[in-house]
Amino acid sequence: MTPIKFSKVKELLNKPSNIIITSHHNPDGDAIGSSLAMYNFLLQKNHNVSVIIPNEYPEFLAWMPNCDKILIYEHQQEKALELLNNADIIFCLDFNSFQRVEKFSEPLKNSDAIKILIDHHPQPEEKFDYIISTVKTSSTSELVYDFIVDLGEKHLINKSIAECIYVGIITDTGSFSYLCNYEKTYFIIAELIKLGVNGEHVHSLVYDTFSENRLRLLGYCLSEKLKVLNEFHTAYIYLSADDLKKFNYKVGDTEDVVNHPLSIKNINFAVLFIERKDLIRLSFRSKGVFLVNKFAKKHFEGGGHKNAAGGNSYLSLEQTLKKFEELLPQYRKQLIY
Ligand SMILES: [Mn+2]
Repeated sequence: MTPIKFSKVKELLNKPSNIIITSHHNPDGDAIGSSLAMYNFLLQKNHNVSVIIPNEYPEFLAWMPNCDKILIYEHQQEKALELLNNADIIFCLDFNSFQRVEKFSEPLKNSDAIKILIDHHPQPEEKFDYIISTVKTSSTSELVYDFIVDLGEKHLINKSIAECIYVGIITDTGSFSYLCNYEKTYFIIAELIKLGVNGEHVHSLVYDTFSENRLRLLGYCLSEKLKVLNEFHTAYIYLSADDLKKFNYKVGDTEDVVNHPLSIKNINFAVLFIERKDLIRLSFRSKGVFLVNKFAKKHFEGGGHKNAAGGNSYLSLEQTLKKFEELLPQYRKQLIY
């Protein structure tokens, strides 16, 4: 964003306004972390602020400061639309296109409020009024930290905000295993620890909250539902609706499952296929140069980051797996490194 535009945003935030913060469908640690960091900041600036997300957040984030204030569009549509009607400003965090908020996208698009995007996905849509976007960062939460600092309000970053930002950074980098080669990220982490964040405690709140079912589901994925295609340096895991039922699936239970195949030596491309109500949801991960966002966009109506993306298939699970395997030979050269 140009300095002139930034000063306009700063001016906008100087007078108390009705502000909505929203983030993407199936919100993750960065979506909720960046949203609540912004929420806890704007409250201190005397704005009337609400966070509206399209659907439920995973249980392991429920401890986060003011998480209980979040409105879930799927369940509280009327209230959300009323707030949207009265909104002056909408912060759109951690997504790059309106489509990513799914059922909330039409009302969001049609709102007259000023829309400010803060995000780290490539190629944001140009439909937002103000855009802060770079892929050279760990997370949107890190960008929210920068945003508050750039507003000259660093002194308002308290322990609650610091915890939210910390969660966004650790979850979007897989606890510092990808998207983490920026020295600035570590300076920010140091600042967050200085503000009182207990890194060990937060880590345990986020990661050591598996139900027995979730851990057993992971074990089942790895022992029964993992297919390794050494020839293409690719491995995938596939789960049917019955599999999910068997382990009493709860939102968030398959989070991170897709990353496990990448821990096999020489595997560069990992995919998780999950059979949902009326579609197959795909998650893609890669190491190195293979661009999963391009792959997702070209073949599965998806998109995302270069090493982490998602997509959909409207074929059956079996047909989707077949389609996927048939695509691999044309990528052989790109996958072997
Ligand atoms: Mn993110």
